[in-house]
Amino acid sequence: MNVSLHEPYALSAEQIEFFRSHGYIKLKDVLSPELLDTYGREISQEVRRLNTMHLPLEERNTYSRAFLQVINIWTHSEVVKQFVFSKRLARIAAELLGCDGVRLYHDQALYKEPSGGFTPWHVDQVYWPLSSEKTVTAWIPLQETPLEMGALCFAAHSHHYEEHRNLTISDESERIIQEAMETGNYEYVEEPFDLGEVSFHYGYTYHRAGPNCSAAPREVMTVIYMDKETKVASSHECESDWISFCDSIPDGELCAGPLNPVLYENTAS
Ligand SMILES: O=C(O)CCC(=O)C(=O)O
Repeated sequence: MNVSLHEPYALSAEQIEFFRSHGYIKLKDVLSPELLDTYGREISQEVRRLNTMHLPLEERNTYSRAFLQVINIWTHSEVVKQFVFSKRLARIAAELLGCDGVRLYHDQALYKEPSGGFTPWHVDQVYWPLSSEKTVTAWIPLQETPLEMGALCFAAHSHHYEEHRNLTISDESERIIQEAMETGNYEYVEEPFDLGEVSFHYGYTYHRAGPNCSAAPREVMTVIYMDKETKVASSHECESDWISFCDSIPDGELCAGPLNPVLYENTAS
């Protein structure tokens, strides 16, 4: 497969319907091994350079044992910017969400170190001061990712329910959502990722990942997209994200600051 970062990926109507009903989708052959190798090297270099977590794993809390987290790498590296600005990825996001275009919310690398811990059940959007539920995270593993490395798992259909949306990522969110999994109408989806496979999940889909039981780091890049018409909302409840990613734009105004460029727009519509 020899694809570029910008050529369209052929999404079927069934795949779009699957995403909207299940709250997530895993798509094979989105990126080629060559692209992942080239851009993965630069992303990893930037993660090493920008990472600020240097405590040994045993001295960290559950959140920081789960992964090294480096955000908005595109603002530090022109090469990573090319990757994050991939029209292929952004167009998939827009088509899944059913909107005319998407903006960047932010990117983040999530590197689960060897012996790194599990990622607790959570939803992403609890942190986001945004007016719309048309948000989606692309989870892009930079290597083949078997379950024992900490592949991302989903609670299918969970975006249809409002319970537990207020839980931030913690031991408590893991416990409460795990209990809900055992009694609720969710389907646990736990599958490995092939090289080149990318998943997309809504901001309100419950997801988690197991620990990294392998000897190699689980290297993942993510890109978070929102409908380009999304406005800022409830900023006082999400102040940290509001300041860091929304340029402190007031509630009710378009979330269109310098960190939120339009990454794909359907010019035909
Ligand atoms: O990579 C992980 O372990 C968690 C990923 C996640 O929570 C996300 O991408 O929203």
